[in-house]
Amino acid sequence: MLFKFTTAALAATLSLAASAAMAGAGDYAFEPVKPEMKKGEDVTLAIRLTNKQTGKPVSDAVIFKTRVDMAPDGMAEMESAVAPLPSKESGVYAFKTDLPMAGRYQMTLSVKVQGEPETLTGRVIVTATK
Ligand SMILES: [Cu+2]
Repeated sequence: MLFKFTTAALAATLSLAASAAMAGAGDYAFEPVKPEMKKGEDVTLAIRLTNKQTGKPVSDAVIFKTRVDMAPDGMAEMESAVAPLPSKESGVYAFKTDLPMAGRYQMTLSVKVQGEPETLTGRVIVTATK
């Protein structure tokens, strides 16, 4: 009984130490630069990536997977093509995509940040208006 308790306590201590030493996906914020825009083709969608602990923009992220769809409005199968655009601002990642109808779109990004062992997944919702 005593042995079991000790093991559990040790495991709890270890996991606490691990989470304190390593920043995780929860330490980064993904936000749309413009949460609302007019619907249309070749729309620029810009995402700001910030380190929540330092408040600083993350400029060296490698975005290796993106998806834009209308999942927030129950149309997950309505997917738009996404192409990266050059960044004009530190920590801002811009993409060209299509928002063909009014409604809410979700952009999902898989991101590698320097010094982070795990891949970050960011989800950002923007609204297209008529
Ligand atoms: Cu739709």
